[in-house]
Amino acid sequence: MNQLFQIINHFSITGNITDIKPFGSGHIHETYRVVTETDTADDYVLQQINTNVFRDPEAVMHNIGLVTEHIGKKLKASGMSDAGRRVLTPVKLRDGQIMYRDHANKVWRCFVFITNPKTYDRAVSDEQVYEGGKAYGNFLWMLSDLPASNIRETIPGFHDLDLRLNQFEDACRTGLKERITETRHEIELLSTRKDEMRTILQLGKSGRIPVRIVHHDTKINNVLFDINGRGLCVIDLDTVMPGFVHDDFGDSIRTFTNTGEEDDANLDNISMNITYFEAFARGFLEQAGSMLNQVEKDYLALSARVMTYMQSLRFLTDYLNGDIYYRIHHPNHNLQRTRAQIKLMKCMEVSFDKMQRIITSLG
Ligand code: GN1
Ligand code: MG
Repeated sequence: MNQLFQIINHFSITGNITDIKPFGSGHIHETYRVVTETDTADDYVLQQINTNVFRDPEAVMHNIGLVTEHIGKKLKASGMSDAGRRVLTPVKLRDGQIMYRDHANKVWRCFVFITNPKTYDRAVSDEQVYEGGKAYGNFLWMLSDLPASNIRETIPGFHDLDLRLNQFEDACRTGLKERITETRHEIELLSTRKDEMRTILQLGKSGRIPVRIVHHDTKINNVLFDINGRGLCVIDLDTVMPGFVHDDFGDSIRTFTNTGEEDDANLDNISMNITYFEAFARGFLEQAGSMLNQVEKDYLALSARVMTYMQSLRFLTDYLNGDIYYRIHHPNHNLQRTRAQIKLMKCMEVSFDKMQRIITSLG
């Protein structure tokens, strides 16, 4: 704890700190909430960046600095009174940087804590899902005039399905033997879907869908809602990188429409809520629809299946490799996550025609 107090003091914060405590449900970084004494001083979020995952933290913070400034300027220009609550604000060090490297070479950053946010790990109403769709659609819209060449690739090939398939196939050869045997069924199931799931990747390679700056981690819990349930702020900007609209739309559907948890141990809890699909797509397209070409729209429904497939692959790959990437809370956690995601993917396959019709009807 003492160490955390020392770290936070390198940042230009105001207010007396009363507590620093673990915070959030991310799988990657160490995150703390820094509590200050009075209501008038801001609280903060302090994070130790996982440099095994983000090998170039300077690039991550370069992107975050650029993106938050770009969005912040636009919000202010549009006269938003609460602009500071609608975009993350990185806190500067005394020397103006937004990242601190300590003596042990650990890398830290700090954001102003947005007060009274509501976050959800599971959707609660059509209205809330619609608001989430608007928030992520608006995020893409806001970044649509920021040249993609200004943004660095913080994890090369992050959503490149061929790379994920290669990593999966390597793990199937060199991973833990007993786990490979244990997951024969899941390995087979994922392997047989490979070709269809590569469709969006191929559209990208042939230039039929444009590269855009996208978020790449559009989980339901990466949107903050205000007390009235309106979408307030998109957070977790580490993976904002050049990609495709499908990365964001698909990954959103994966968490916004799941009636169970991402890692639900009871597969009966998991299904796809098609009403939520409609609500999310409506909000998303209201904000971002005008910038998308027809091919991008035609493959939105498929992107939900592709992103759920990719997530299944990634969880299973990590399980086979002995849990070296995602933080786990029990020994079978990555297997449980894999099974939950596969169940969701199958539900999406059943609802696929309906999803397609909804997207078409939204125009
Ligand atoms: C990780 O940062 P966090 O925990 O929200 C992962 C995402 C996965 C997600 C699955 C850098 O996100 O890609 O979709 O877990 N982030 C990274 O819950 O790998
Ligand atoms: Mg993330």
